[in-house]
Amino acid sequence: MTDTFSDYVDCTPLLDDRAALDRFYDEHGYVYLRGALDRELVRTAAEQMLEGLIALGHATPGTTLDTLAIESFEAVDEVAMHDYVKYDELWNHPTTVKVWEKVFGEPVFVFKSTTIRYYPSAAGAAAPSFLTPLHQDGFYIGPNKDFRTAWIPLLPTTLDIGGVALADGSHRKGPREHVVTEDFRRFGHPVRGIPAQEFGADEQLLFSPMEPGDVLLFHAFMCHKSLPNVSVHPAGMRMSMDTRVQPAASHRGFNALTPWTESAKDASKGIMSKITGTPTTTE
Ligand SMILES: O=C(O)CCC(=O)C(=O)O
Repeated sequence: MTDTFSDYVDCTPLLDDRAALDRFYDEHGYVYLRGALDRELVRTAAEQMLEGLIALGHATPGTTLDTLAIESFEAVDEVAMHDYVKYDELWNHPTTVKVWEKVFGEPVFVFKSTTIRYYPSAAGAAAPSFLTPLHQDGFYIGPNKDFRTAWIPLLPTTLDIGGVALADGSHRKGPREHVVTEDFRRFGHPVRGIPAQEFGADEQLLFSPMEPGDVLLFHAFMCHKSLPNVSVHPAGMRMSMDTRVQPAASHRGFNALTPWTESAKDASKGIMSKITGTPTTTE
């Protein structure tokens, strides 16, 4: 079955109306803000990602963000790439923090763990297994579930370039069962997702093209999944990053405090315990 999508609703006009913003979030489980982040800061992160891909030999010197195309996401040393992209400077920049605090209505803490994504077109091929199946971040990340995922494009996204699709209001049903799927793998392990039969036919998927400076923030129980990059003529790169943001006063779990490059090392801790099915010693 082919997915059909409705647009994300731009919540920027609600930013100064606390009650309306909270009402929208409670009902829909997300907040989409157009042009809320400093575009120069986002551009800098995109340039850093490009610099990393060049330095690690996946693009030739002189390549620009307009001409960038890499052979394969999986061939790139993901840990090494984290040295290049200074995402904490973007996430914790005063102008960005102002946006988080407007959305949350209180001081926030930004997770130390960020996922960076640089996906070339895989048009005509099976959807790559490193993409995410339909899932809730709250299944993978805890122990407290009051964080919100923050997802930003570093280059413009379209339905062909791919990105993240959200199931409108799906957070309201709370945590859902996740089962192992062989189609999606991370760190060599099959990852768990929400089985298709558990997802109601009436649950509407949302996706809109996004521009650098836009941000999506969504609930820990929002059902969401990757959309693959199937762009052709021109084939473009999907470059994006996602982290999690939570109230500053809340408990800080393992994934909140542990940089991505560290968190993959121990299968009994945090998100890796969920991926590998290892009993958790630290969440
Ligand atoms: O960017 C993507 O492809 C998926 C994002 C995602 O699943 C997440 O942020 O949890």
